[in-house]
Amino acid sequence: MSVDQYFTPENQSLVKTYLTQEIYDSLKGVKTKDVGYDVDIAIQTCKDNQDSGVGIYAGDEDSYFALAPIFDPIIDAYHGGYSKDAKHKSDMDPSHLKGSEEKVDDFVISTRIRVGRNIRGYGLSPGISREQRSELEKLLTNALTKLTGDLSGKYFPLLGMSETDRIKLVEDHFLFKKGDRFLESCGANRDWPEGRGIFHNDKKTFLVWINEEDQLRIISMQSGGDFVEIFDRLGRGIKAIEASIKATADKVYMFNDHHGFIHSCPTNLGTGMRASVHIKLPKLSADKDKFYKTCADLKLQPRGVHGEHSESKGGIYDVSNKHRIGYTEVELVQTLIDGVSKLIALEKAL
Ligand code: ADP
Ligand code: DAR
Repeated sequence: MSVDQYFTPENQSLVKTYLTQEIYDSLKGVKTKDVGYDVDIAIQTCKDNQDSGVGIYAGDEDSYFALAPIFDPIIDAYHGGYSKDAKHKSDMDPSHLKGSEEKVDDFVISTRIRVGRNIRGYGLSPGISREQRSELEKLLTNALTKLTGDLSGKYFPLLGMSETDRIKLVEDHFLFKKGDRFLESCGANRDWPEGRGIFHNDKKTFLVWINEEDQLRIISMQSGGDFVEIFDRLGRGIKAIEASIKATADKVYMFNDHHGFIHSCPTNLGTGMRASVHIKLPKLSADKDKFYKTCADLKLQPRGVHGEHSESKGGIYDVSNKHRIGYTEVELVQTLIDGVSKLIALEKAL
């Protein structure tokens, strides 16, 4: 089968760039160990969505090994250079962060730092079975009940949540929407909304998404730009959840020293960390192409006010680090802090 048949001439995805006929043929008949995933299922999202930027998801932890010939070049290209023998590095120490030279609170409305995590022994969202997803929801929500102090909170399953409550949580930027067409194609939306939900503390500054694009999205967020406080809360939350799933279910996060923390999308490997600000840059963003180029030069990625594939509003953008692997968590947050300072200086100059 010719691999070219899957892509239109307009398709500019990393899959189209790196899935040569030779690699495609070498992967025919290869099935992954945990969920029996193969290259055709992995790139279904790209076949269905010719405007994909990346175009591939993993169905289980083994996908990154069994389908390495296509994942490796895509990981290297997306994360700005990450060779097959590179080692993941980590630094979650908030004291290593250097503050911004600018008064960020005049421009930064809110700051959110998130990581994804997945539990070894279960399929990833695109490949997990209905039974496993429900079992995982029970395991994770039980582990979350053990959290204490400012991490303690309550779990709200999507199944049975009133539409009014759901819409309010989404509009207030706390809850995820149903997976987009890219996630639909890779199977991450199967059985929606069963097994999905949100855990959060009273102040909604520490939140955990269950079984969205990844099995866990661990989030720390608040108004303003206190990066250190938000980063510190996130680090404590990641550790507390890891300890609780070990104590209550003898489970660990999917991790290896090359890919770092395993995620369903290769764009989230390594730290899985996206540190973002909602920032008001009406003048700088007036020329959208120039603004996007300025962000790219600062290793930042602009998104709309409701996240990926959404629109900005009144010159307010979600601006975050683009890369996730090959850098420590401190380096990624520092990239955002330094980039925000630069964007504010440019906005003020206008
Ligand atoms: P993710 O960050 O988990 O990849 P999205 O880009 O879809 O997912 O964003 C998820 C939600 O988080 C969206 O509602 C988005 O508005 C919200 N969000 C992201 N960054 C911020 C921020 N700095 N302040 C407030 N909400 C934010
Ligand atoms: N739209 C898909 C997703 C890429 C990264 N975003 C994620 N994982 N939510 C693409 O292939 O462009």
